[in-house]
Amino acid sequence: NTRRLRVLLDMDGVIADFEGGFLKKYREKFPNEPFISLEDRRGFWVSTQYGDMRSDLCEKAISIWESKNFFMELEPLPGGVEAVKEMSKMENTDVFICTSPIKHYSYCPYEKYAWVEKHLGSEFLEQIILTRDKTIVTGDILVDDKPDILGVEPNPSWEHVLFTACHNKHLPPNPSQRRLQSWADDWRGVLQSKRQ
Ligand code: DGP
Repeated sequence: NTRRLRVLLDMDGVIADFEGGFLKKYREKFPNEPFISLEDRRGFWVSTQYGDMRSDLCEKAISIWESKNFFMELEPLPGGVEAVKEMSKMENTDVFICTSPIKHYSYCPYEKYAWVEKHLGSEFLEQIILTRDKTIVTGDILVDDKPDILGVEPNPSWEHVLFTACHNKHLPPNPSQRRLQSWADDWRGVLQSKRQ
């Protein structure tokens, strides 16, 4: 009667390259506007950093991820698809993709399903959780690149493992928050540490 391990995986910034896809399409659409290289990204919200650079760039940034095919055409992050497939085949392990759609809902929710089907296979469509509040989802681990994951539940069941991204890698070390530096890091050890 083994307890199964439930792993929640964020999508953008963990298995799909939101930041790289954003910068590429922003530079194509606005070739004469300043941009922020991935090296210089700070803070989770892309639109905030662009707006701080010049106020009109906030809405220009937003126009990128509100466009058709933005989420569909994101590249997988290195090793992510392979890791998801491997962990979902592990014994006593349930893997869910837990992702927050943007509120401009014309394309994003549909394209997230299409992305999962394309890169992970149609069987993974069963594993998608679209929610703007991840604290109400129960699980043992949530792998997510957002440093602060808040919602209505003050004590989420999961341990948040911070996935390193261009915007969070300069944050001061936080001993109470474990990190995965990439999918080449020891994610198997992190999962093992949560099994009883
Ligand atoms: P998640 O990674 O599941 O927490 O979802 C957050 C989404 O928000 C993801 O698609 C990335 C996107 N995002 C990044 N920066 C901004 C921003 O400045 N404004 C908005 N509305 N969304 C952003």
